[in-house]
Amino acid sequence: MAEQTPEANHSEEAGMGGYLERITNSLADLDADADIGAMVEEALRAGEKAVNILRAMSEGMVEVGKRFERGEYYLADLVLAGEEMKEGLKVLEPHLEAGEVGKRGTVVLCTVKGDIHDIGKNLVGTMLKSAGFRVIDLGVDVPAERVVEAVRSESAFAVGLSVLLTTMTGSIGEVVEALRGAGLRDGVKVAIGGACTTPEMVERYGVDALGRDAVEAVRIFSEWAA
Ligand code: B1M
Repeated sequence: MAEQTPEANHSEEAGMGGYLERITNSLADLDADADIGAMVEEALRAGEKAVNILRAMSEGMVEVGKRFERGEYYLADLVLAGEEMKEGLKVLEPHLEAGEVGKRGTVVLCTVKGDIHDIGKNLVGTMLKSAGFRVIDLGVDVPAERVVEAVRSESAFAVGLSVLLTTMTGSIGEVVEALRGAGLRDGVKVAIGGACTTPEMVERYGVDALGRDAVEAVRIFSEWAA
């Protein structure tokens, strides 16, 4: 496990940046003594915007990934980081979900076949609901045929695919092909996102857009719904 970063500012003297920094560091350091839910609550009570807290948590997870790549963290640490992130999100999500759900059309959302990372996808789903979309979340490791079935049965106007593993990006192409084979591609927009996605993949797999984070994903689906 990596060295702990020095504890960031104590909350009373922290200012807004201090709350966010503590949240980022606590996730990045896998600080066993920190209660991430309480830290998120504290930041919200102090008036910090939910979307900024989300960003701070995501930064912590990116740092966990870097330490894993450098061999400083192990798989068990990724599992722990995922659990911590979910704890924090339990507190945060009600503050992100504020809109009138379902008015702007239906989006089918999933993590692609072969990939079980779901934290980013769940966040995108929460933000889309909060922006007024009806979201059909098919979960993780979802084969292309299930996406097609859902688009058809739920009359979705768009699909969001989350992919974090470079080795699984081919699953994006499978979804596009399956939609085409079912005669649905022209009537449905497809966006991708997730840590391993790149602008080049938009062309390679014939999708319509790439969302770098949940906020950008909402902007993309909103433009399509307009
Ligand atoms: Co994994 N993992 N993991 N992991 N994991 C990564 C992704 C990795 C980058 C770590 C690393 O090596 N640096 C690496 C992938 C390398 C690559 O292929 N490029 C990796 C690996 C290798 C693996 C395993 C293969 C490890 C192993 O077994 N040896 C394995 C694979 C399992 C599988 O899927 N088949 C594995 C397993 C796991 C856990 C299960 C332990 C756990 C996931 C828990 C869970 O999701 N329930 C885990 C974790 C936690 C991570 C890291 C550390 C964090 C991911 C995360 O939750 N980030 C991750 C490191 C990293 O991403 N830098 C890593 C926070 C989340 C908010 O961000 O998901 O990117 P993210 O979502 C963002 C945006 O990307 C965007 O919006 C979100 C919010 O802003 N977005 C979208 C996401 N989806 C979108 C969809 C859209 C639009 C935007 O649709 C339109």
